[in-house]
Amino acid sequence: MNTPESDLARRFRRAAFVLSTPDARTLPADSGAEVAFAGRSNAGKSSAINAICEQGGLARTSKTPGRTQQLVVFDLGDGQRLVDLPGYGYARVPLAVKQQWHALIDRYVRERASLRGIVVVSDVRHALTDFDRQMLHYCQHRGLRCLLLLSKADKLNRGPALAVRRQVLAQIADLGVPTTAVVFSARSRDGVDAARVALSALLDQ
Ligand SMILES: Nc1nc2c(ncn2[C@@H]2O[C@H](COP(=O)(O)OP(=O)(O)OP(=O)(O)O)[C@@H](O)[C@H]2O)c(=O)[nH]1
Ligand SMILES: [Mg+2]
Repeated sequence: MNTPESDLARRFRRAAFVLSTPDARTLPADSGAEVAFAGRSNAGKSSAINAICEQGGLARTSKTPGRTQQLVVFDLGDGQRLVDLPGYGYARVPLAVKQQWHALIDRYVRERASLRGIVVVSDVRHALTDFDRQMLHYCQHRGLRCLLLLSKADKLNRGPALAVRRQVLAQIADLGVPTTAVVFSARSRDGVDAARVALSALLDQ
């Protein structure tokens, strides 16, 4: 069944901030359906959420890596939520803080029963990082689907970006994780509609 594009946009436009927490135990009740955005620090996770939801200030973004330091939850209504995760791999935070973030992400993706899929945001010029692969392994272990957003596509021509998409899909084929890969730019809005379609499929499964 095809959802008209306007309905799709409306669905994400109504996203509203719920809470930001450093502790997975204080998240909203673990029911309904949730999709989490993961990716290297500065990859463009928060910008992707804002572009998809057409709300500039919904998720906080920053030029400085390490902006998102907690689990940030957005409500879409109908028991569905998006979660912005802290970025991994940012060198300039103390090791103890890094370990704390990793433990937070690890616990969340292992234990969150309502998690339906993971959006891995990876800069199209640097895809995939070891951390991105780690997230795909989590998907594999839990039988979750993945939406791979190859971000900042405005920094690359269309041909090379599509070549990266093909290469990455070939690289991860052996994992057997059902993955949709979208060439994406929060700046040019390239791939926003495709991302909405894929996200809806994750939330509604
Ligand atoms: N050119 C370009 N820059 C982008 C795009 N998306 C994000 N950026 C920039 O990349 C930087 C990081 O964006 P964020 O969305 O804050 O990244 P993040 O992954 O949430 O980062 P952390 O919260 O630190 O993990 C900001 O300076 C954004 O303006 C894009 O599509 N194109
Ligand atoms: Mg962020």
